[in-house]
Amino acid sequence: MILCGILIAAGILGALIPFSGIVGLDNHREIKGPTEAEATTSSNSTTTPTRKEYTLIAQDAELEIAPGKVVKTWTFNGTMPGPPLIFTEGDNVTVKFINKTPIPHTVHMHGNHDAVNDGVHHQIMPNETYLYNITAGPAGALMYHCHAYPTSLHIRMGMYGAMIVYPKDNPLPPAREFVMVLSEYDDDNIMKFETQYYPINGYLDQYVQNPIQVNRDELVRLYVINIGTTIPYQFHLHSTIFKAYPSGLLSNEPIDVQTAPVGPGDATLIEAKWKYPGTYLFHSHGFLEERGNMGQIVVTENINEDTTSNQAVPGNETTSTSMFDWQYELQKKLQKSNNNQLQ
Ligand SMILES: [Cu+2]
Repeated sequence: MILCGILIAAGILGALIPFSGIVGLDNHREIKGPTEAEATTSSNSTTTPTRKEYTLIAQDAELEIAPGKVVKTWTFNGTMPGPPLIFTEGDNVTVKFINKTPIPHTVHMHGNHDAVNDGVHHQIMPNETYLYNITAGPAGALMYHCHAYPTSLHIRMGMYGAMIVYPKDNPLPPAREFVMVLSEYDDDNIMKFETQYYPINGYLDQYVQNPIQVNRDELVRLYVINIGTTIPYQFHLHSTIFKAYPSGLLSNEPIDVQTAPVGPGDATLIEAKWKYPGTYLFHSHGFLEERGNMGQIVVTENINEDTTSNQAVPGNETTSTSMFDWQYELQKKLQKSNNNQLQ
């Protein structure tokens, strides 16, 4: 009932918001905004920005968020969170957004962007397509999410994802890299302040059953994003004091912490090492840890990169080992496991 009222209000609000350039009777058209990257590249620049293109499709989905617990979601590309977007600072990024749902949505990306590509005032109507063009940056842990109204509802329903931007100059020291998106969900009252569930990467306690694995004394980098709508979370790693870049930005000086605060709509970028082999916990400190915001880290002497439980693209002495694909594949498998059983 509450959701229904909110949806009606959102529909009316969406219809009232002006969105320039969207006219006509055709229900599928492309609108290209100014090219932000071209505008910010100086004419005497000797390097052309790398072009990166992603397609994000707004689509409703029923996803499993815990064993046997299937909930209704609004998603980017059928998962909650949507796919992680990976860029290097200065990339000329085009995000093709297709709305395949019955209500308006947008893509709002954190960072330095102009108004046309801000993903706020242009509501993308059902069956419409929009091309966002941005210059990736600044370097660090950023995020994207829907900003249709009421925004907290669209976020709670699942329309968000990580946006990771690597520095163009001064490459980061090699590390094993993971992304952790912290969110909220409640299937009794989606707009309740204190929710029933606080998943990491969209599935309750998924890294308890499928621990992340790292080597002893290996540098581990965590891009931790709080897409919650209420309280700051306190992200905590057991058995190590670690470095955290405030707001997830590499332009900030990292500080030593035992727990890293991360507010709603903010991030923290963590670099950690474990001195002793063993199995440890990571979680947001407080009651969230009893509501799905819990994981395990297995610290070993030598990870077998070929094991199916921990697939990665191994780095070398100068590059990092990305675990993003492994994490996203695991998330997709878990979230769709119930759907698969029904087929
Ligand atoms: Cu939305």
